[in-house]
Amino acid sequence: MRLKAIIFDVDGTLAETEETHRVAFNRAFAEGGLEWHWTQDEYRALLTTTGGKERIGRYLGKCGHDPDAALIARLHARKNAFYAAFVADGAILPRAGMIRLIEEARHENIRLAIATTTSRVNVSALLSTAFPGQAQAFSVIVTGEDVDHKKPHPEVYQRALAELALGPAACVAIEDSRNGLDAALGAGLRTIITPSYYTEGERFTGADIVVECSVRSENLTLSRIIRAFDAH
Ligand code: XBP
Ligand code: MG
Repeated sequence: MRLKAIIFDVDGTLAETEETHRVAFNRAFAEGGLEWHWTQDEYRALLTTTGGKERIGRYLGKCGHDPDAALIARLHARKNAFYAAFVADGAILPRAGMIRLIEEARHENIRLAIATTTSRVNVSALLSTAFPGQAQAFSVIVTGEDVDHKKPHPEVYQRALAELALGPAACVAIEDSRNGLDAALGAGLRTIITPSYYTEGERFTGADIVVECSVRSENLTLSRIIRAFDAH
């Protein structure tokens, strides 16, 4: 079978977004008069919980507070507003090789989709500023707001496959994290891992390729992806 579609994760895969999310979370906490500050080490640990709201909820629990849904929703909305402003200011660039990979796939008529945990507003902000020439190429975009269960549950990938009207055997997923890998594998997808700043060091057993180093995402060529696809 020929490869028909590539399904991309966003955070950590298309771009190194998590550091900008972290700074935006801290801005929202400060603006709300809260003395919370997530260091990089703390954020790395919290990232095993996917979804910004869920992450704040986990932190509240860790600090011995009740999960206050209204407070979580307010902080999360402000975090996303700060994040969008940073992205609009050009804070985030595509990861090396991603634009080339998207262009190679378009040239070969391979369809492009997104399966992400992040909010739709964050995807739109990133695509319009960091991928302006490629944004329209993603015919299917499924976000954390479209599913009942976030990664590592496979629902986001299952929905992307349903919207593509393709089975998993015709597609590959590109991910940067263990949670993302589990979600893609759970949907029956061959999966390529390009570890990111916050996920390097995670164990990626089950992946079809692990691109060795976060700065080497430029090694993720379409021909390499097709080789892994054909070898499976
Ligand atoms: C990414 C996430 C997201 C972002 C923030 O996971 O977990 O929560 O950190 O986005 P993945 P929101 O890359 O596996 O999709 O705050 O909008 O949830
Ligand atoms: Mg990711």
